[in-house]
Amino acid sequence: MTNYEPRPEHRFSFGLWTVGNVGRDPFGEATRAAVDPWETVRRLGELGVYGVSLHDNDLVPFDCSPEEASRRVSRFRSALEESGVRVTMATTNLFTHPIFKDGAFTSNDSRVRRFAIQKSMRSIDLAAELDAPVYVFWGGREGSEVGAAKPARDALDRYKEAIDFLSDYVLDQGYGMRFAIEPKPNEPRGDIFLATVGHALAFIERLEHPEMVGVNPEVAHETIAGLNFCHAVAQALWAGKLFHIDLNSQRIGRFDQDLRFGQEDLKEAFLLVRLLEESDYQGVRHFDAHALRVENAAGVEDFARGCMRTYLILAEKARSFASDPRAAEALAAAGVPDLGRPTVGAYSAEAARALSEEEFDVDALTARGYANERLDQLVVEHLLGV
Ligand code: GLT
Ligand code: MN
Ligand code: MN
Repeated sequence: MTNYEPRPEHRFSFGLWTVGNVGRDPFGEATRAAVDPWETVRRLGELGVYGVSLHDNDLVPFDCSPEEASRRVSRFRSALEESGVRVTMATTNLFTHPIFKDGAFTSNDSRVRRFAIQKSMRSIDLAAELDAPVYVFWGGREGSEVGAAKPARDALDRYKEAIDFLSDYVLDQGYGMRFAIEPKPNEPRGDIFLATVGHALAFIERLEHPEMVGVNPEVAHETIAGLNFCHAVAQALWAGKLFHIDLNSQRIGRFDQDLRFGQEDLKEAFLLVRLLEESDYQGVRHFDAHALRVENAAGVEDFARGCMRTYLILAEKARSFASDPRAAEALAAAGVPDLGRPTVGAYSAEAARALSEEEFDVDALTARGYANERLDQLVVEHLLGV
């Protein structure tokens, strides 16, 4: 590959709310004009994008009449057909409307909780109508600022109850979609439940239909928590739970920046692309990011192209790294192939006896180096094109 032009087979996708972001922040008004969803889809198609994702209210505003809603949905469907873009993920907005100020599935008012589940059922119907294969749950308002007001074990019971109910709803309707939980540690709430990929994976195992539910890790969210995103994605893959991914970029210690993919920490971005490309992950490469507030419409296009171009460049870097004999040698010196081999295998009395009799040269094993400096420098130089 030489031109890095995105094509549908690269399976890139963007949320309506990402390329449609108008640059509003907690301190300032919009800096860009809103774009209609059908117009966004048309532009994404021109850019070579495979899929689009949406919240219910990105397409059908909260107070929309049923007639207006069906007009908007059919206009959106026509744009999908004309552009060849498909809906690859849908989700419910359970965070913008002030009714959700105390939470949605975990609000302290059961009427709000019931309303949130009803809203999700309707949004799931829309997702099914649009053939979305993945349905995301990002619980931005499911959390607290005042610990005494929100007993976490009760909140987790209510969270589970909602996901279980909606899982059965999907099965009952005969929809084929799978769920993906998107963790985040904070913002907009002081502390959000299911804060990290690890929390979400543990939660999923307690559900009634764990096979239907996976995770949607986001670069920015694990980074806000100060965690290693590649480890999070690797553990999700290891558990067979990487159902979707939100690619963007973020600096530690900042607000949720949702920066262009690859804007910060290129080496981590490289390791992430390498991990995805060398895995059996078949899902979309979804960008949940937005253009900087200083940009106009032309800058939004630069942003979208930049996300995809950087991904494609890093994917090529991953391929050339994999076929570079110096990399193979450096990986071997670091013991990487050895980690891929079993240590003791399955237990047997015979294996235990053999192990108990084995002699180790402790001094020699202590003295060996693991050549990590050499390997990391090689990665850096590979990325710098030296
Ligand atoms: C919101 C959030 C994202 C989530 C979206 C899905 S909404 O923009 O910041 O990380 O993926 O609900
Ligand atoms: Mn996200
Ligand atoms: Mn984010």
